[in-house]
Amino acid sequence: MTNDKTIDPAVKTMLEIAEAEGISTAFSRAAAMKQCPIGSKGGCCKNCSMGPCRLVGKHDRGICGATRETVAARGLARMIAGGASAHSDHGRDMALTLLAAAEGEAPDYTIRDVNKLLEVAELLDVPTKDRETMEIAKEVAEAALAQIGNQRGEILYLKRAPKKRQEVWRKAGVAPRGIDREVVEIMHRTHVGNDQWYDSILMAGLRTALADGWGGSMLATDITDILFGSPVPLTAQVNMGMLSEDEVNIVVHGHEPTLSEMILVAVSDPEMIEYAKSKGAKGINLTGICCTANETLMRQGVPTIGNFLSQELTIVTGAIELMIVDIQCIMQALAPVADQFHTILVTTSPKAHIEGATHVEFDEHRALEIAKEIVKMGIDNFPNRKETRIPKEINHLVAGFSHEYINYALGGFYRGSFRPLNDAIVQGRVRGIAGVVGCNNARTCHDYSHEYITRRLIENDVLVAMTGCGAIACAKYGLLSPEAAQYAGPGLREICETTGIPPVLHVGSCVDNARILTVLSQMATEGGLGEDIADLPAMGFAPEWMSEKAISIASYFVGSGLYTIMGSESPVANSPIVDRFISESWEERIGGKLEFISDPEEAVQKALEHIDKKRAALGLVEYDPTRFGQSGDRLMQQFIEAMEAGLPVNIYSATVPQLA
Ligand code: MSK
Repeated sequence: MTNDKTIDPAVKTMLEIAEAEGISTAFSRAAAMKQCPIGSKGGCCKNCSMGPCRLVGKHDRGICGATRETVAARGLARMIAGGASAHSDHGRDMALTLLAAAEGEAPDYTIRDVNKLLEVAELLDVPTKDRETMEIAKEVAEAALAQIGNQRGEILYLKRAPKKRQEVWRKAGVAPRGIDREVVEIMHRTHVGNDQWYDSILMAGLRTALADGWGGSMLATDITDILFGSPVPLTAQVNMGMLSEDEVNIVVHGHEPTLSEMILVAVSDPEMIEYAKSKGAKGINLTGICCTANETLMRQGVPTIGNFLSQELTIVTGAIELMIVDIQCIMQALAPVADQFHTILVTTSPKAHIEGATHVEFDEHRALEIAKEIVKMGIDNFPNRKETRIPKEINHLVAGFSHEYINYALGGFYRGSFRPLNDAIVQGRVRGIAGVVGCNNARTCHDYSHEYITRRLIENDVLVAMTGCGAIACAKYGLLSPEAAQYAGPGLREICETTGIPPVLHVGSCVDNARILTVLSQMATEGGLGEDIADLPAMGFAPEWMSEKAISIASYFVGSGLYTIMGSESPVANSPIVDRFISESWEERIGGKLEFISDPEEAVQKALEHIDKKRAALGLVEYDPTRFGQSGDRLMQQFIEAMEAGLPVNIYSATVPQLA
């Protein structure tokens, strides 16, 4: 019964328990409620009270006269605006935290990456010479906030893109002027009786998505690195087996690291640990879900117990004393599930209340004090724990590949550069690269498409960068560990063995897709692979997307010049003209295109075709998997044999333990 709902054995076990106990989950609700066949294809307009108008059958126009094209385009543009607003408002909050820290009003935060601060200062035209760090930080925060509210000209971060890309944006009229401005303009543009030409609506949608990718999201990522440190690779564990039978289990869930970083400090406090022991626990176990998890995973190695669709099921284990949520991707259904167990659900953001949850409002001015208050609530709840049923599944991964680290890993400390990666692509060792990102979706088998597409890409020598729930998905199946090199094609396998990187790189949370843009920009400017992101043999994927943020991300990938494939049915399928426009016309004008393909193998085939087409356009050698990797094959085989023999194996070491 549950076999077709997920490929994760832990989720499968918990689903069976939930079904047996009559606990409602996203899986059971999706099975019980059919998707609206009109709204899901962009055929429904509810932008005024004369509707909702359903443009199906003989109805080609709404009451105001809006066509199928206008309705579908407006719907897509509003999804982009919703996603861009979420990322960018997150970016605003990070900038406000940086400002409070710089002004001495948030004493629990400091500047952990001064080099990143200086890099961002330069991008934002903030002078740095002979100035104190906090003085620079204050002006960087103010400049970031000014970018979010910028009204005229262009946002400054566009400078990070290759020159040719900037020219494409200016020519197409999609260079974003300000972040808030683009989002508000989409809401205005799509109001009844305003912009009624799908072409201009969709180009404005693209501009808004670019304001997210090269604006709000990029600022959010950079400021997070400044405050909490730029990630470097670390080993960590994933899946529900990381819940503890005998410690207080506290789970962070959502997207902002401001509170979760403080929770980590609080749970590490010896006084708190002693307090937990006084309540009969052996200690405190902190784990995470979704992108707050990705943030604490890649900086601190905090284990991740699941992605979007696992959130309710983690509570069904009966082992969670307290779940803290902040913003985005938090199911309202957590409250009724928590009610059936001893779990306390704590909301913390003034922007994300849930009826039935306990609200402890977070305030960065007294961050650690609030974090300790919340952790204490969890400890006090430990004696209320009853029967637990924690699945055993655990897998290992290496997380934390910032673009700075990729540069270093491939180029070395003294000559950090993307040159070796570009060379590997030129020679055909690496066929191309792909960003595989996004959510889970209860309408498709949980984790299936993420795992399938990623595995098939690395088999075909495509280096993959992952974020968000997709990264968590593939980590659960071992694809984010260096040992996964054994699944890669011979050329990619050789690179992984030489550098110690996994064939699938964890680059962060969903707001960190901006890191992928930065990597691609640096590859395009490094030389040898054209002059623009659109020239690269590169792809974007969001195989199991569900959120508006995913639509915004996919659209800014497209706006940056990438062919991007999303899973499931097109949300504009009700208008074949709009469906064609976001593929063919966007490609003509901007170099990237957006397509919705639900069959993962078809998506892989189209991606490989595209990568090979880009290789040919660059005049690179034809990809041939037999050309490289013989030595790598042998080395990996020796590692595998040593592991199978139970010898301790360090994949980063060039020395293979000797079999007797
Ligand atoms: S949490 S937006 S379900 S990736 Fe970033 Fe996961 Fe998608 Fe939310």
